[in-house]
Amino acid sequence: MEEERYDAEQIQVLEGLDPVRKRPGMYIGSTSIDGLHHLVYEIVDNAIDEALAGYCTEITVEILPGDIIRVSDNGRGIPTGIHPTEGISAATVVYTVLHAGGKFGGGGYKVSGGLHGVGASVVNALSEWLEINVKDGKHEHFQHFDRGEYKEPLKIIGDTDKTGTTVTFKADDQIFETTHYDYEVLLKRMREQAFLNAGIRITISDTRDAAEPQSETLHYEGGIRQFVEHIHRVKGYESLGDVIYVSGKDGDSFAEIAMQYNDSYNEVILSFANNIHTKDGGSHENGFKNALTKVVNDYGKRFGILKDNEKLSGDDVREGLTAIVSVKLTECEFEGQTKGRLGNPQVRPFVEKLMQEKLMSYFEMNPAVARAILDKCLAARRAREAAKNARETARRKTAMGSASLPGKLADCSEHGVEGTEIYIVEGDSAGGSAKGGRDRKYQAILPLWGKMLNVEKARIDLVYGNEKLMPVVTALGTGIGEDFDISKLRYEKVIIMADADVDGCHIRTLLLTFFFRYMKPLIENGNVYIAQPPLFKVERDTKTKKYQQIRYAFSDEERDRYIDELKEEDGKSFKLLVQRYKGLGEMDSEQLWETTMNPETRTILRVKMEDAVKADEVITILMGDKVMPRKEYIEKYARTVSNLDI
Ligand code: 1YM
Repeated sequence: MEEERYDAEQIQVLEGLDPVRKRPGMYIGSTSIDGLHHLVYEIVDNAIDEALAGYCTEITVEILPGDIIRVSDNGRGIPTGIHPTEGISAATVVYTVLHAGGKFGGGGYKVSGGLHGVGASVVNALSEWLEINVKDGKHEHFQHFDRGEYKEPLKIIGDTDKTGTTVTFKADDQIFETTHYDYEVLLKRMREQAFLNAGIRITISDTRDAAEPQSETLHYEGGIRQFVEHIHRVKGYESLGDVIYVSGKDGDSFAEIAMQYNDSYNEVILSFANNIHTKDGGSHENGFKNALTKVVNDYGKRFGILKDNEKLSGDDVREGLTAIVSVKLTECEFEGQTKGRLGNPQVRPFVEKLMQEKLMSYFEMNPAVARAILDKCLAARRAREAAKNARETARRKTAMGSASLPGKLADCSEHGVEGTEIYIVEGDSAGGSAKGGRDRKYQAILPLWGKMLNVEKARIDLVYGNEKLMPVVTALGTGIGEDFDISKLRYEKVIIMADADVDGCHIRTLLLTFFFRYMKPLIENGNVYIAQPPLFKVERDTKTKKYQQIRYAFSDEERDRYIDELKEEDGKSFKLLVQRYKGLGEMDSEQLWETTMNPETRTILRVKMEDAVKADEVITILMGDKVMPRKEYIEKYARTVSNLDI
């Protein structure tokens, strides 16, 4: 295929671009910011395909002022010759005609060349304007489109000895809810693509803010091996042993796996098919998991590390493991509601066999590593058994009624669940104010005390014994982990109330991590909220009843606005008292009720979890022992997982 040039007849002509503008969601998933980012991925995918075909080494992605995107590559350039049936340039066809198989998320890896660029016309249809610039080693060609339509054909605008394609576009604000790109999101995706396609150099830049331009070059000769190392670095995990790498072919199919153990208890397996993340796994991931469990058990038996009746489970062998599974296939079948799972049944035995053979021979050649892995898996197994015992003890207690409500819980008088709330409050003094200020009919208060467990680093057996968390578990009534039962929830809203400072943020995060890990449905179901205590009190210093006024501010701007509003009335200028609340404890019961607990006047944030994977990642970073990544994320975190709900 080296010298094989594009054959214009291969393009299957289907239809014009009207359907795309009529039903954009069908082609890019949605018209939200995700759909907007999708435009960039579609164009970049074409450049990556060119790299996979062996003709392109460099890709640049620029976010220009005005949220204009420019993607360039140094490949062969999209073919410019005249299409035999359409009578126009092939490049124009690629950008104006919907192609066969141009379904959303279809994936375009063609091991043996052929049709790609199916997303290009979709991007063109959804752009206010788009320009293509193709260099073919002789000439530079150019064409301009408005909302997918052109007045002039592809034209030669100069001579060149270079080759490559540049596409510049502005997303259509008639289509998208927002046309403002998130640099971090694009950066993450480009980094992922650079890991998945070893050797490609992707440079991404953002020059929208002239004062603060950003740019990063992503280039990983080690490919997915470096992906694993990157994950460990970001999460602050200590690696155990080297990255184990396995790859192989079966006809046109290619599979590669990189894996490494670490000092955490978490399992991180990211799988991809044709560079598309399969968040629900599928045949490739199953093949990998089966093989790993089998090889570790077989090796353990063979060398007497496992006794005859001992067997390690999949969970045992994946505790503290990070793995990337990437397959490239001529045709991917994506299944499930969100198309997040790879179907292709033949991929499972392929990956399974490949992994079994190569991992077993790796173990045979590195017996010390194999031994360390088996020891780790055995430790995981023991912990799992301890957890099971702890759980059974907890179950027995509940069954016998001895798990009564925690002593510090000030329960509400209402017996039903509807309309009831539990405030989880850090510290006894704030707990006292909250108890004094609440509406006891439907508001319960649970003050927390004792040392918090870092659930990120602990297994479930420790949670059962933790003096700080168990009162939360019994007060909520749902149980945790496998035992969790939302129908047993004793309150409608679970409200975390903590100070607005760093310590408050810490306790909030710890509790959220705990809910995320052990009571996930509680978050999914929208039962968890965060109380918003004010930061400032602005008050007129006057004895005159008529002019007495108090305002509570939740930000510096709000404080300044209230200062402005209150300083004068009827031509009188007042002296203002501005108090900064350092903690909830500084407010008396009445103030706490007024500002933070009264449903009529308070603001509470509902904790959402649209993307559990993302939340888990952020939480891991926040909870891990490395301080730096935590600092970097702490700001973002509050904004991404919470949504305003007044
Ligand atoms: C910035 C985006 O689209 N690069 C690109 C696209 C193509 C080729 C090279 C290409 C492909 C082939 C032959 C082939 C495309 N070609 C087509 C089609 N970068 C970007 N670089 N020659 C050049 O697949 O055989 C679609 S995309 F269909 F015309 F071949």
